Amino acid sequence: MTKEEQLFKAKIPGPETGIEIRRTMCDICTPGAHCGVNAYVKDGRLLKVEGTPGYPGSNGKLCTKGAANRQYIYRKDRILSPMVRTGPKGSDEFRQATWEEALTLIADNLKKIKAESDPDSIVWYTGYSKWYRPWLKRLCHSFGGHNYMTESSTCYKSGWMASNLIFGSNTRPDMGGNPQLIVGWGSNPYINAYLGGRGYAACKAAGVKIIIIDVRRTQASEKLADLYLRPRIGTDGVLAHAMAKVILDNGWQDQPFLDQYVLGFAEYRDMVSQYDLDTAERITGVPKEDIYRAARMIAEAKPCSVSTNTGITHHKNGLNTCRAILALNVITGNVDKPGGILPTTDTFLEMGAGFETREEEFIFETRTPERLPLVGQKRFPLWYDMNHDGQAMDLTRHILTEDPYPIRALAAFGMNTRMFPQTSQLLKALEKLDFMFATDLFWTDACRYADVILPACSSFERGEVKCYPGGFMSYTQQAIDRVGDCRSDVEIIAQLAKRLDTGDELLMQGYDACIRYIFEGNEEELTEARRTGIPVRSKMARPTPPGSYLANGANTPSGKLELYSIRIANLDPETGLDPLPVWFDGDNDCDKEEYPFTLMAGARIPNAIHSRCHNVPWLRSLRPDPMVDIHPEDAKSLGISQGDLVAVSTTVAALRLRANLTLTANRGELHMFHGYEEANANELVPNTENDPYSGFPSFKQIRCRIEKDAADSNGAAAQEERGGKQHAL
Ligand SMILES: Nc1nc2c(c(=O)[nH]1)N[C@H]1C(S)=C(S)[C@@H](COP(=O)(O)OP(=O)(O)OC[C@H]3O[C@@H](n4cnc5c(=O)[nH]c(N)nc54)[C@H](O)[C@@H]3O)O[C@H]1N2
Ligand SMILES: Nc1nc2c(c(=O)[nH]1)N[C@H]1C(S)=C(S)[C@@H](COP(=O)(O)OP(=O)(O)OC[C@H]3O[C@@H](n4cnc5c(=O)[nH]c(N)nc54)[C@H](O)[C@@H]3O)O[C@H]1N2
Ligand SMILES: [Mo]
Repeated sequence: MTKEEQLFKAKIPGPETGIEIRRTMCDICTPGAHCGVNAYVKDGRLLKVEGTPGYPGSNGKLCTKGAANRQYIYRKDRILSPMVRTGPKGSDEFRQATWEEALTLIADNLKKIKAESDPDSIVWYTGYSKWYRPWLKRLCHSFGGHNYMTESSTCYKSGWMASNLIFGSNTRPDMGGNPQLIVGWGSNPYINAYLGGRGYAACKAAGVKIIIIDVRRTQASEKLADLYLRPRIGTDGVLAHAMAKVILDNGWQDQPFLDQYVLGFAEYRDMVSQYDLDTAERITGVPKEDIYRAARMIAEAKPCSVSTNTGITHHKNGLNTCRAILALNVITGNVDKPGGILPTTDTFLEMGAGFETREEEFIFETRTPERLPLVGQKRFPLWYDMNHDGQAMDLTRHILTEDPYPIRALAAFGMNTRMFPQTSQLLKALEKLDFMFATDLFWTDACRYADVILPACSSFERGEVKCYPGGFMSYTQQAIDRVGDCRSDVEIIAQLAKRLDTGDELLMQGYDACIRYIFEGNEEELTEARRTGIPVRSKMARPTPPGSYLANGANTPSGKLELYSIRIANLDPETGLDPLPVWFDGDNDCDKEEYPFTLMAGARIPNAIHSRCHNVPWLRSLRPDPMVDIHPEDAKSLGISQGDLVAVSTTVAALRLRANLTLTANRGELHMFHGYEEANANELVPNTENDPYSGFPSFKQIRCRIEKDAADSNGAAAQEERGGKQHAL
């Protein structure tokens, strides 16, 4: 037994028990984590899970969601076989079908629509799951299409775009590089990425100073922050610019760095000069002494990183806010240096592991030239310019208006319509399609609009390759019997490649052949990782020491770090997009007196990830009721008590749910968690309030009003009866 194998060895139950421990991974949440799991299996059924000791990153730990994998996998609403719709769209009327019948129906319909219209009248969409994306995108290309789009139309990509505009690369804070200060801007790692939380906590224990900037008081603001700033929702661009002005006015910038590596400093300096401390305090609500203090800390700490995440991008001004925040690293010279902000390169599935693969080649080698504009291309030109994918946030509008051409069919892999703004409008759009099929583990709202549904499997029921920082790659194998007659998405894609007459021999061969193509040069590692269930280090992995990126010139149009974006300057001026990270008010266009509150819909809770966990009993028990968080003083002035039924209304919809009185909410602001079936926060989000740079919806800045529901009496007692209680954080 090798040293690694010993490290991973768990206490194995005796053979008399019939229980085996098999290695797999949890893919419920973000691929950045994907924790190693020891699955206790008997007769093909999962009995319990434990974290795998020694696994890269997670090292034996699981979060609340990961620990509930057994309940997740055996959810009562798993789809057990292919289904064909027999009743009206949106209904539960389906009949069982064989795989043969279901796949034939799909292939016949897609081929017919392609022949009658255009391959791009078919949209290929995938939700949060990342593991099969290269395969799905290649299938779209091999079938002659380009209208491929993903949930990244609301996640990650806006931050990625902001980072690429400035640095020419994605970036990450170098927490292991002895920083003196870390600024977590809109960051609550304890809940959003618990492994990241441990990184922060380790830094804090080592004496690193931490600034947290969040509109809500969070676990991070309470446990980590040496300085906590709480701006009003959507005003962070002003805060960042004001900090920049303090730094520049005092001459604290790294001028030699700016002179050597940076483009657009003079224009940027001009722009931030309008944000003096008084103006910034008035707009953001942050006391000017705190803004000054934060700016000084950022300037004095060497090295320091200022980083942000997806929460900040869920605003109409999100992408520019992200750029404004990241620019602070540039003016202080904390780029490509240990402890600062480091450029990263993706290895596979948007994860950097320190080696290169043929993923891009695999995805694009069957792509033909585009003929039609993709979904969202005209409305969100920068998105298109940087991604060359459809922007799914324009799908509803496109289908309903047929502008600039009709969309006739939808291939929906893991589509959760409840994650789209104004969900019911999207459902109306789905009703209009000539054909739709869905693959999912569970019965979802989207499934009910599909003509054919295919049952997919969880990470425990299939194998998968995954890369981790440090050059590691893991290759799991199926660990438990499949539930019902489900299949893996890549098996489905390979079958479709054949039936759609794509002629794509590689895709038809299935997962392992494609993986060996993508990971050329890593054959031995793949075999070893698959045999042991233990991540193996690629011999192709090379450290990229800080400093090596800028030495070769940044991967931007100018080869410099761009505070003024040449890429944006080169777009048609009619787009109205500014090459500088200008701040503009992201507030909704409506009567402010009628809608005096701002709703932030969708910060994260430990017991849920989007739609996936609300039906998992252990997890649901942690926060059984959908609730709206409100500051106690605001509640008092409206006569609202804990647990009262209230109505929250926006310009597009109203929801009835319970009030949770908490100091986590700022005055004038409300918070709701998303994903609940009985109170879908996204019905409240207008489908028109999008960031013109990224196309992202304004999930986190929605004008609204809140009233006590007159029909409700004794709300707190009613809530208590169902086990719901007040939630502090
Ligand atoms: N109001 C509000 N809305 C938001 C957000 C917010 O903050 N606030 N956040 C946005 C963000 S950042 C994101 S990432 C999105 C997430 O939005 P989604 O991607 O829509 O979220 P999930 O609930 O993870 O839905 C994915 C679907 O995939 C299914 N699934 C899981 N595994 C597999 C698999 O292996 N194969 C297949 N075929 N299906 C699978 C799940 O059952 C589920 O139905 O939501 C966005 N929407
Ligand atoms: N438990 C759990 N973990 C998750 C997820 C989940 O659903 N559940 N989702 C995963 C996904 S898909 C993603 S994209 C990430 C998202 O994780 P993050 O990128 O961290 O995004 P959010 O949690 O949406 O927002 C982060 C913080 O930003 C704050 N915030 C919101 N608006 C503003 C603002 O205008 N200004 C400032 N300063 N702060 C603001 C929120 O209060 C929140 O605490 O989390 C991942 N992790
Ligand atoms: Mo996300």
